Amino acid sequence: MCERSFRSFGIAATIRTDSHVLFGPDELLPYDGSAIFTPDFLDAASADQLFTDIEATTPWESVEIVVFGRRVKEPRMSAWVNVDGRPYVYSGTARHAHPFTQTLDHLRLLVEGRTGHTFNSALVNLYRNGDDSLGWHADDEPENGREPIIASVSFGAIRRFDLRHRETKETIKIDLTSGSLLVMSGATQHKWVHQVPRQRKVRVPRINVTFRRLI
Ligand SMILES: O=C(O)CCC(=O)C(=O)O
Ligand SMILES: [Mn+2]
Repeated sequence: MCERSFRSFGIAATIRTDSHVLFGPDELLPYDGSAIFTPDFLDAASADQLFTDIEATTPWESVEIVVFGRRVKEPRMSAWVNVDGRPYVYSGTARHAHPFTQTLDHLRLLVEGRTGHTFNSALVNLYRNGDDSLGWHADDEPENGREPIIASVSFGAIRRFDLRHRETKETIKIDLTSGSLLVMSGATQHKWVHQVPRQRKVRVPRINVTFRRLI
């Protein structure tokens, strides 16, 4: 039994929360939501190709947001993509929508096929190196719906992803590998916050695409 969970987990060596293997091979959260990790969603060659294509074809923007009343630049590049041209509003910023490129549309179909859910938007992030990061937050904007399903695909550098429960403060840490898929759903955005911390030793870029469904 133990051996089965271990093998189906696939990336046991990079998971630092061994006890959570008990809750299911791919389920990272012990309670109050779901975060299902699929490390082998894409093979290495496809992930490399998608990285190159998304990096070249995305209209990257460096965005200013308001934090505690001050305007600061986000420590990463990003682009908001939506099928209907709808903007996305967060942290005092309204993101202009870009259309899906052929590659992002292809990726969207793959994610929809795997998850059984449909998505009409994506936030595409480029972490140029380990100095780039994303602070603690939840994707709990009203336009994501009450219990949003957020499907996140990673390419390039392996970066850490942390989930922290808002009340118990329990923290789950995982390495998001190239070609992996992480699907957060249920109460996750209400009960947990997540971050991609700075990792100074990382010198290569990472791209992350989070598919969402604006309502
Ligand atoms: O880069 C990641 O893995 C997370 C991205 C994320 O949380 C977001 O775009 O809201
Ligand atoms: Mn997020």
